[in-house]
Amino acid sequence: MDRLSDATLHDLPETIERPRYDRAGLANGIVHLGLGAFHRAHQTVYTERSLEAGDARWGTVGVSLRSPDTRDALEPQDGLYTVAVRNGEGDRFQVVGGIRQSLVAPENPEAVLAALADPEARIASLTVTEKGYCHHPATGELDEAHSDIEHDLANPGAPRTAVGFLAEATARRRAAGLPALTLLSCDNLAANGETLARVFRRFATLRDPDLGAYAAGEVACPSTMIDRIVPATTDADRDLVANALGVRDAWPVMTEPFSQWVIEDRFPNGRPDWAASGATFVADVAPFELMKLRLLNGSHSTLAYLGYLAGYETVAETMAAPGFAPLVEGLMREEAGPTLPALPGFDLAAYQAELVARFRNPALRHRTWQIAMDGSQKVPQRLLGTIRDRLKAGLPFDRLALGLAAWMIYARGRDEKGGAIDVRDPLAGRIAAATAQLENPGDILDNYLGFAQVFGTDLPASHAFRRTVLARLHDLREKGAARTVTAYEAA
Ligand code: CS2
Repeated sequence: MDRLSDATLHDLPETIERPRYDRAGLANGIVHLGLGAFHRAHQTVYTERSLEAGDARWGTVGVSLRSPDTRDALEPQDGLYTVAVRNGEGDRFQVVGGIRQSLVAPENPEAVLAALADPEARIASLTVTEKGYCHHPATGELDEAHSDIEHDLANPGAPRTAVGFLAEATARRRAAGLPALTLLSCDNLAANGETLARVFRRFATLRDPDLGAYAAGEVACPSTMIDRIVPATTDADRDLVANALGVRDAWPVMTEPFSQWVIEDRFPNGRPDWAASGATFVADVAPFELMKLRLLNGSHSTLAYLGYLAGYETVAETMAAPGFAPLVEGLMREEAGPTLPALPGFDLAAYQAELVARFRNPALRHRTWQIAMDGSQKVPQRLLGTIRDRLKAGLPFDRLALGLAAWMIYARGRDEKGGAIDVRDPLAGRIAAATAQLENPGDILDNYLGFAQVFGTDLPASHAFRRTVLARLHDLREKGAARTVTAYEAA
């Protein structure tokens, strides 16, 4: 079977959406760091509409900060790939053409810097995951002792980290008299624009206080709330897409019909007309971000750890098992929902019901193991902020504590049958060293609470916090995840 490419684009069945604009005429207005499936199923799809409408300023240069896999898949396809939108009732396929070039930073950091410093570039966007910000999750400050940050401060012309690239590009643009890039974080972090601004400015200041002052004064970092569920692509997915297209796509992305993007409108250098594709521009993104992180992502992580421990492979399977759907419904309605600031005119109950339906989507095989990754980076903004608010108000948070306790059991690296768990987390080694040999829930908890970068110093000092999490750890150790969750449904 032929490969998807510019040459085979015209042979696709008529039902397949595809780029109908002049791809060769696109300028590289967006440089995106973190060329993963999430970006390819979300922001590029929004940008595609502007390209169709004839605004050729917004081609994308995609940058992988680590591995060459995506570039190796996309290059023989002239950057084309398929977005497959799936629910239980049918699939829709769109070939996206906005990515004109893919770069692999470790192979050639200079090429990435050249793309960022190019006069055509206006926006540098990021999906580098939580750990890509090299910050302390509990405080949001740059981790100045991070080995990659130390490396990038010592080698500014050949960086490894996102902030290292952005700082060097900013210095070069400034020296060349070009306007600063707008830096657009699209990651699941509370106040993602502010977080990016904080670590970027701190890094720039450590390089050169004058660059730090310029970064603080001239570089806009709008916040965004970005939402679409995009599970990792499997070989079965590749076959499904090949069947529909009649050509092979080495790396299609699989996603759901739902998509949302709420953006703070601060783009001094212009931006694509993302509103035409359904994005919402607002003055303050924070309430939307908080809602999404606490409801969607808080539930997702809770389902992932408990579901994995109970032996379920996917979120949809977990949702179908006894007790799990009521557990996350209760978590959202009774514990997380009431901590959220009011959004006038927004139907929170309908949003929560829609989340439950999205988690149940049978066509998305979203693995619990995938969501379980990087828990030390995710748990602070998904569960701990909500728990802090509940504690302050003197209100119960048993379900949130159960999700947290499940992470603590999971990240030790042993499942309920004694089998090894492949824990992917920047703190995996240190967490295992501190907790894997312990059997007593009190000891396990004490050792976790020593990780100040996750828990801060306030939570370990709270008796109510300790007591509640300890009770859930006892439940999980005694009854296992499946029975503990069923007990909630009965309650
Ligand atoms: C998930 C998110 O993997 C995870 O941690 O919770 O990627 C989630 O699917 C997205 O935030 C949905 O927008």
